[in-house]
Amino acid sequence: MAGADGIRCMLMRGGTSKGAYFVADDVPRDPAERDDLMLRIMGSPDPAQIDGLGGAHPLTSKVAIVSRSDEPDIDVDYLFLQVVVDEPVVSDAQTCGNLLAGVGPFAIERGLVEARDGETPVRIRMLNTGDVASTRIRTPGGVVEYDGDFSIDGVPGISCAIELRIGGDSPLLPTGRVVDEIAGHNVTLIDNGMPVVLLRAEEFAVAGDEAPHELEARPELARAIEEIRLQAGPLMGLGDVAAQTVPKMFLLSPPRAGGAISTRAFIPSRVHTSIGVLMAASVAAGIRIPGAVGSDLAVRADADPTLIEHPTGSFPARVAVEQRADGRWYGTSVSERTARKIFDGTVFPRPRL
Ligand code: NQM
Repeated sequence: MAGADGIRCMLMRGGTSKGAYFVADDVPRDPAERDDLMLRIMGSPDPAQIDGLGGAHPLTSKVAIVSRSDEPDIDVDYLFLQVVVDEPVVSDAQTCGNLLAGVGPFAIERGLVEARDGETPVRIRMLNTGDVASTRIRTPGGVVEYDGDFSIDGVPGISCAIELRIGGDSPLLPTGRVVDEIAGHNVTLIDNGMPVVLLRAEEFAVAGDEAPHELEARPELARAIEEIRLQAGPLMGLGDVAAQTVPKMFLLSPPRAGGAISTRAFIPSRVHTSIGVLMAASVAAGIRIPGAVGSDLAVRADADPTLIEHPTGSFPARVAVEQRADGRWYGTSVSERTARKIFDGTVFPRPRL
């Protein structure tokens, strides 16, 4: 640990999310102690997170803990923690593909991976899911380059592109079925890096082009979606998800802006202002499977990239899905993100309440 009071921390934007990045040796090993520390660093539980680093939204209340890996062919291990804004809960039940974009740069900045002159390859094991991501970080002169000419919807301005290749060896459909029925609705339960539930927006009186705050203002909608989520969790092998942030719930409707499908995502209580990286990979995989919920609403689902429309633009998801000899569907994804170092220093956690 870096002293009794302060802890070494880097605040980074990863894709369309923002989080606090730590080297594993700088935080407690014991999960209960570590989670308590993260609540105090982010300022949870408090809707405003006024006494911590958190930005009062799930997308800005995230933590990445990174260490050198002891696995062959892997450079670093990445543990993601979702710090719930207004409850004293820290969850490791999911990973985050957006913060993943910052892991390579962070690992190089902290000397966990030796920088090359030009480009530095980084192989990352995502401890939450067991999946492996490969990326290459621009490092001219051995220094991480954040500036560039690439833009992603949901983030103003341009930055250096970071490509993330993720291969999963787990079947895409955890129940083995393309469609299940929950609470009178046909649903597709799919996981191409992030467990998601695909629903037809029209069955919930949602057009599909509403702003996130409009959907959040409908308590009956939130209740109907949560009822389905609680039943989907155990079916997906996630156990009791009442206190978890997965699965993510997707309302799908026909595309409006030249993309493949329009999405609104409950993550799971707030509505995403765009879409998660691995969520987009899961949706893009789902709409390519014949008969899956949303596959009939989609236009050019098998284009490369598949454009997943969201509230602030569209996400170009590059996925491959295949049905193997065992009859099951498998998938991989490639995503382009950007990341930025915002500050590097020492964070002083709030005392225990
Ligand atoms: O799906 C939000 C995000 C995410 C997760 C969430 C993510 C992903 O947009 O890969 O990145 O987990 O609620 O950062």
